[in-house]
Amino acid sequence: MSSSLVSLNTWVAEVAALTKPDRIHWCDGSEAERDALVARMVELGDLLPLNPQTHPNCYLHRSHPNDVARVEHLTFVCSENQDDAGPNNHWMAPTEAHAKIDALFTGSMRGRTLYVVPYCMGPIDSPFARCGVEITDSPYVVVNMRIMTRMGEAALKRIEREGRFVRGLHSIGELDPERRFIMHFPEELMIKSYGSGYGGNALLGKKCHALRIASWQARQEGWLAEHMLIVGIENPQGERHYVAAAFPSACGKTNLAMLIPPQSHAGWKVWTVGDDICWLHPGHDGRLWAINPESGYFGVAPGTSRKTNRNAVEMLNRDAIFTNVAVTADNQPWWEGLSDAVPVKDWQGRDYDPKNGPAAHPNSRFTVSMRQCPSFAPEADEPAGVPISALIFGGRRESLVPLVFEARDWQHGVLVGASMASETTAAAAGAVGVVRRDSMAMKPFCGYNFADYFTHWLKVGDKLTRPPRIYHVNWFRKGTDGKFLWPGFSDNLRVLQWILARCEGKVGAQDTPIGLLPNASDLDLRGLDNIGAALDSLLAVDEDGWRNEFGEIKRYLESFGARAPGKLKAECERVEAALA
Ligand code: OXD
Ligand code: MN
Repeated sequence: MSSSLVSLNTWVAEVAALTKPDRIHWCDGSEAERDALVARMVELGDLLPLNPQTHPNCYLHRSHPNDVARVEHLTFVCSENQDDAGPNNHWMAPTEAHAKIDALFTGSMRGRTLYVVPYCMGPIDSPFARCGVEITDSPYVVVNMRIMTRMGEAALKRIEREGRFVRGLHSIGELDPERRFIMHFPEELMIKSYGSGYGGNALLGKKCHALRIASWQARQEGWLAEHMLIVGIENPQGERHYVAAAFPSACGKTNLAMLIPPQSHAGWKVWTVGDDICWLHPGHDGRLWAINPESGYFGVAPGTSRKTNRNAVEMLNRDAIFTNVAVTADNQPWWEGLSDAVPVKDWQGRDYDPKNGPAAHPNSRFTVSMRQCPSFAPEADEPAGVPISALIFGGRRESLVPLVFEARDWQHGVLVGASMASETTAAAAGAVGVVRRDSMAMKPFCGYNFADYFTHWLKVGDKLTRPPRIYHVNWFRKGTDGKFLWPGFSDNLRVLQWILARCEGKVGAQDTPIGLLPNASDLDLRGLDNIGAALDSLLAVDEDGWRNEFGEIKRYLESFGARAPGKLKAECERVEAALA
């Protein structure tokens, strides 16, 4: 046996001694294993089969009502040195954190099966992929991990070969919010998560490994682990460009990743490489190359419809797991916005009564293999990844921020990403609709001090001789009547089209203090009626408003103290001076 398997076996034995499971099951990732787990969960009522005619092999899981989202206040980065975690993270000293959470794990798997889940984040033969092993007592986690990662035999073989892997220990515990922690130990490449079965807290390959731990590793190794979708955009001449885009949770990444061009754009096609996480590596050719470490989508259901995301609706009609959605009388999954059908049971399994709030939980989710998406890009399996032409940052901002602007250069682009702000959503527990700074959409996910992260972004830029251009977009601007000014969804292609035309040097731009904005005549608005008046607001730069915004951005950067890169502060002063 290789030394890495010895160390894996030793760890499994140590965890078993602590958690006292009745059985240990090593997952091979096979269909037979999945079918057996599903059958057992159906027997126990943890999965409910949905209508086999309309949704073959689809199941509904109803979570505990107090366990429906990520819990940022209970999520910790436990680096040796508190400053390494930074003001952007909750921190606990590693010894204290281990002691606290191990006390919860003590005996927590009695009467349960301990599953050992080897997985690989990224194409199994990619040099950029990284492996992990999750130990969990939740079969729901196992079947979701099988969709979201390359899980089983092949991953175990790679672990045996490579030796290094991220260790993730998870137990649903009692699903008691008072006994719930999501702890990260970056120096030990370790995650411990207790008391929640919710995706972002429990599918440890996703946020915990592929973002928090991976961002730490990426800094040491010279790459970037980002909260970004990846798409290939093909023009009518058949040329394909790839872009990666960062938006905070529940701000439309999945919809943008699966965009269907508007009728006016015959011949255009969008290919989905990833919808949530992107690992970016400087290539030998001076470009930035991206892989999607995941192999499935854990998407927000409400609002998904044939109109907003037809590809998603089509990929969800078989082999999918739905969590906390409602059901119709004929047992089909249902959520607000999907159709005119009337739900009969809400997400908690109660007879639907509008007095109880929405039928589907606002953060109800689907889990589905990326291969089922009609716009799936086979390049998602490409070991080298795809070359990135543009990076896009986007927030949910009802005022001030224009539809799109381009950063002057990489340094300015890093400032644009660092100063991103967005209204909070139901993807995390807590208030919804409050504007907060969410640098690079990584506030909940960066496994180290944001000041060091900004410095690292600047250093990565220094390695690129052909860097992607950097943009900021805002699909969420509202008029005085409270209605959205931009139609969004399919029509966002028009903005991507301008971005690509800029990357190819085909169109000019208006130079403004905040960056380069489109000349209205360069936006392809064919087929968009009555957009004229809205466009004036969408492309306006309110200099007074931006002066205020930059006051806040400066205070935000100052909150990171001396560790914040001087270059970023200088860049901020440059923009402020232009606005003065
Ligand atoms: C997600 C999130 O689940 O960002 O992707 O919360
Ligand atoms: Mn996300």
